[in-house]
Amino acid sequence: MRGTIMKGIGGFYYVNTDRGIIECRARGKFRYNGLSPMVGDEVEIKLERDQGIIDEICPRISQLKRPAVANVTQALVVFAFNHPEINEDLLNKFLISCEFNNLKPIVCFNKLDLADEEKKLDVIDMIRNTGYEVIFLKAKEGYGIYKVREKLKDNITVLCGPSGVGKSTILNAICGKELMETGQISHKLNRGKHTTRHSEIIELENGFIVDTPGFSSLDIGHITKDKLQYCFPEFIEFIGICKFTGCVHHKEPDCAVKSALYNDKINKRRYDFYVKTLNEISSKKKY
Ligand SMILES: Nc1nc2c(ncn2[C@@H]2O[C@H](COP(=O)(O)OP(=O)(O)OP(=O)(O)O)[C@@H](O)[C@H]2O)c(=O)[nH]1
Ligand SMILES: [Mg+2]
Ligand SMILES: [Zn+2]
Repeated sequence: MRGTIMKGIGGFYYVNTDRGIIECRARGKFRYNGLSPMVGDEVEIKLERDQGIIDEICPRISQLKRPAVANVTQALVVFAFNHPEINEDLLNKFLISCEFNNLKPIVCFNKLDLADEEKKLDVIDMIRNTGYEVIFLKAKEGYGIYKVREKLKDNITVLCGPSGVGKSTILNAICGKELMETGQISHKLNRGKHTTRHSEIIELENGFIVDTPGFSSLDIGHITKDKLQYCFPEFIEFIGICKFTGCVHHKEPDCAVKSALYNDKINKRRYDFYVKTLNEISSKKKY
């Protein structure tokens, strides 16, 4: 039998098949292969004494490590204007991770009702310069949710972002039902309380959406120096014009990316984040 892993909890996988959801365990061989089933995986399963066993994992069209999901086609990268505050580096890391994994990101800024002063406009300008699509939401009131709904058709969309930004609230607003539990923000720490504990796929009329647990750090140290530049879509049109082949757009002369930066075609904060990441990769420092 074939099916899709809808969620995984404590070593059990819940596989959606023609015969409904079947609770499965994974065959031990996966452990030895270093391959483990992920939410979103297409799998072959067998029934052994009423227990479902995952036998094979079909090749993945995409794979994100954090959040751990397979076969998604796009990511809604969610941050909140406030409670918790936007972590700009983390936002950039999510975007880089999406590019590296060939996923289309859409940036959602939620809790527009809590947006106060102008300092956040810089972040919005920065994202606009990248060419990524931006959606503003007040998920609790349902404001802007129709724009997210429009993006879901024929896609498997993953919601990712820190804890407490409103990912589960967005999912519930899309479905019109309280399918996922939502949690309060810790006022002392101004961050979420990790309400969602496991990733879960929800089937919609026209696509699938995956809710995931929030997290506050992301390691992109596995991306090599020469590949990093391709994770910045706004650099691409300039990369081929640099004087030196193999230019990493840092200290080299006659660099088209740097010219674009000086001519305000590339956002300075994004470029600075690029250099910072480049240096971190060079010094092999993990973060
Ligand atoms: N003011 C305001 N609060 C919101 C909005 N959207 C969500 N919230 C609140 O933010 C809190 C956290 O929302 P969740 O949906 O649980 O956040 P999450 O991203 O799923 O968090 P984790 O599951 O911990 O990763 C809840 O108290 C929501 O009611 C909004 O647009 N405005
Ligand atoms: Mg949640
Ligand atoms: Zn260059």
